[in-house]
Amino acid sequence: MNNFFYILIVFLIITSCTEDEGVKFQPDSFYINTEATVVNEADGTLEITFNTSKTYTSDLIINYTLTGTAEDTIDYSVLPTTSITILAGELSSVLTINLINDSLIEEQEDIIVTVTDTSDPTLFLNNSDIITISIIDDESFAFQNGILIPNFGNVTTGTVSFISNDFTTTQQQIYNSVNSEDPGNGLVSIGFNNDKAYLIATDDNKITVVNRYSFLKEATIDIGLNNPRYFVVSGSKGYVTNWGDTAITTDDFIAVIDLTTNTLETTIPVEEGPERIIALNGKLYISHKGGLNYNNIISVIDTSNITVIPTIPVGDMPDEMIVDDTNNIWVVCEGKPSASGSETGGKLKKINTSDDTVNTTIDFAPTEHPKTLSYETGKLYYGLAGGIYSMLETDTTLPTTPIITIPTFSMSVKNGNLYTTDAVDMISDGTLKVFDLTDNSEIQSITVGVIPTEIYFN
Ligand SMILES: [Ca+2]
Ligand SMILES: [Ca+2]
Ligand SMILES: [Ca+2]
Repeated sequence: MNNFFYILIVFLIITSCTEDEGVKFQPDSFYINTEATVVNEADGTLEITFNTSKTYTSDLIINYTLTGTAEDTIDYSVLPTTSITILAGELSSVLTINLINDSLIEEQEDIIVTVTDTSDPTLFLNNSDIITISIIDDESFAFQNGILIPNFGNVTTGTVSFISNDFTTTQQQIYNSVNSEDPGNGLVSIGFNNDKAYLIATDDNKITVVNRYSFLKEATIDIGLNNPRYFVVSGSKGYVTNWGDTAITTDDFIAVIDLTTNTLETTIPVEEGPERIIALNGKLYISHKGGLNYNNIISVIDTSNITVIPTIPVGDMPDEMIVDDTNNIWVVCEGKPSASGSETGGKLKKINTSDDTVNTTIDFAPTEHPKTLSYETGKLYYGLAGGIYSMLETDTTLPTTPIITIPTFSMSVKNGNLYTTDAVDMISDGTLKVFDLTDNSEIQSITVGVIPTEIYFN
């Protein structure tokens, strides 16, 4: 070979090496692969393919081991378990692993397939001959990507309904079915923190802590609560509004929960009837609807020193609050009902959270009692006397025509859809309805439990 060709060949080798780098320097003469290295146990089967780069004139026997935290016959089944053959003249062979879809809540588990040797002792084995497949447990995430509805119950236990985000799956009594017990009577609300959910059973003075995606029970908080209502987390602590004895006006309090031990850390005395609670900018805002009585204030607590800042007077029976896009708070005040003997109309109040004063008041007529409040992208939504109304946050007067005519017990707006529950006669199963706010048309009507109190997105 003369020098010219020698240089040309070296040049071609260098060029081809450069082009191949970052992909695969040299085609591997033997490797295993699979379509997905993360699978769900409900996926059915999983195929592992053993590949050679050239055919053999006799069968190639490949020996492997199956290790990892997943166990053969418990988490998967596979035959054969120790070797597979690439037939003479062929380039690959497929091992099918059957995933066992049990109903247990489990950790993520792994199957590690390792080729130990083959009938061709010259075949080079390396890292491409080991593969790890992770199996995700479907029960652990059964209630992710969906809607959670706590149902208060009536005489019977409270329950939780789950509806998948695509509305194709509905499951009732999810706490009961996962834990084979009831979450308690008077399931008024659910609080959330990271992967935990806190189910508040007001009639049983109990909070049940569950994993929010599996609903498996983790703890019970049942000491130190008295008519607990709503739960919020700020920092490492949970805060729960409590009415105390509904006949005593001076025993109402906020329970402070240590979230690592799930125990009562202390209590903060507040005025009567604390209801909704929001954590914002190191402060807690609490609407005092009044319990079974009537109140008309928002109290503010500085969480850095657990000090109650002077309260904010609003309208009668302040209930639901929302935080708007500029971090101010709107509260809907229902007004006193006629049964009180001193009926007052409802009010919408906007609280400027930089100085904790009311900077907007919008009055309803003296006999009008709005019940619910939601917010999305600059628009307020409220329920009033069998209708749902919408207004811009900059509007100074109330709308006169509802966008949707429907009784609403609870309401939430998310991503352009409006969700509302109807508690019907308070004894029968309630319904969840979903409306598309682009044209206010009903897109879903789904049966839920008895007295569906809230709508949460999980
Ligand atoms: Ca399963
Ligand atoms: Ca499982
Ligand atoms: Ca009380």
